[in-house]
Amino acid sequence: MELPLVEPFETSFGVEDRRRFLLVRLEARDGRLGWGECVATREPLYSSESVATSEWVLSRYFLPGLLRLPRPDPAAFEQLARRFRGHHMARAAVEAALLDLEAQRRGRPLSASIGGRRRRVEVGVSVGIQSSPERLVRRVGRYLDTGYRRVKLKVRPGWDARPVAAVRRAYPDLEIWVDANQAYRPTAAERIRTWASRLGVAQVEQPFPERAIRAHADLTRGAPFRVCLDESVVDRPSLDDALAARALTSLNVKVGRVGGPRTARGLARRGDRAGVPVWVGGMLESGIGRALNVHLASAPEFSLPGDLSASDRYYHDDLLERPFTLGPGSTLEVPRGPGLGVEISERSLRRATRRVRTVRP
Ligand code: OSB
Ligand code: MG
Repeated sequence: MELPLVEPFETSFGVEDRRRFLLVRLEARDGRLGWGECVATREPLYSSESVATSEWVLSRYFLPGLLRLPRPDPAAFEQLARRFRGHHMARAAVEAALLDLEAQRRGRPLSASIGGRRRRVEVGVSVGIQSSPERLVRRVGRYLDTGYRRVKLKVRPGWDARPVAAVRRAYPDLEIWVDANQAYRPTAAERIRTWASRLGVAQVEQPFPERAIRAHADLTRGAPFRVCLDESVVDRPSLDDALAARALTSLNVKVGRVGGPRTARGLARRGDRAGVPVWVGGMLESGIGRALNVHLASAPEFSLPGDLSASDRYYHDDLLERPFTLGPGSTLEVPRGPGLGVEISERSLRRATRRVRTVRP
């Protein structure tokens, strides 16, 4: 698939102006369709996965394996997929499509399968690096006018204290989070602590490399802001170890990064039980991936606003007949229909499709 973003999204690892991604469409014998979005990006910049590695592992292992299962349900697929190392985003897309099918058969919304209860979920907006602090302030201002109540500013060395200070000056009471996507060396910890404290930043996400658990633990100690892990937590053991090391005071859960909605919920429960606030992260999903994220966020363990914005923050056309819109109190509505509960627009889908590959039993 290829979808042009409403505006380019710049992070410490690169700029994206059109998103390339895979969709998994499972066709059941009864004719029902289950959908899963694979959040791997064109280039392996956020993590080691990419569209090409996902396509390869899906067509070579995950999908043929799924088609050989006597009962192809989410639990059986999880068993099968666990044999293979990594490739979490590819695996998550299949599990998502299976959950969609299963929930449709039960005539229940997907949220019910993963313990969701809420009718609306609280959301914020993630704001990319801009060409100047003034432009950033204007961008944030427009999001606040739209109704978002917390912003997450992308930062990196050279784009941190100054732009964040400009936003703070313009909005003295705003809830500000920052996310560095691993861009700092551990030696930058004291400087980060200084500006983040002075500017009243509520949360600093993944400042250091994925494996730098001790650096995150050092920053966490005595910090007046939460330290959030994203890339460092990819499964249950990595979360358990990070918790034991006290390397986080907030947890970003992304379905793709951890290998599926079921694991995502398990990690959220684990974080919540350990007293760490948990929230649903985003990967600039189309409406299909975002619908799943919204169902996940309706589970009770998620206590901070997710990176799940309205459709028009990402795409002019996000593949749905009825786009997600921002509701009262900076919320999105959890779809109530069976499965994902969204109607996919055939026309938009056709327009965004670059290539189709079919795997048969
Ligand atoms: O680190 O949270 C991140 C987008 C792409 C890759 C990584 C991240 C992000 C975001 C966007 O912050 C969140 C969203 O989808 O709204
Ligand atoms: Mg992040």
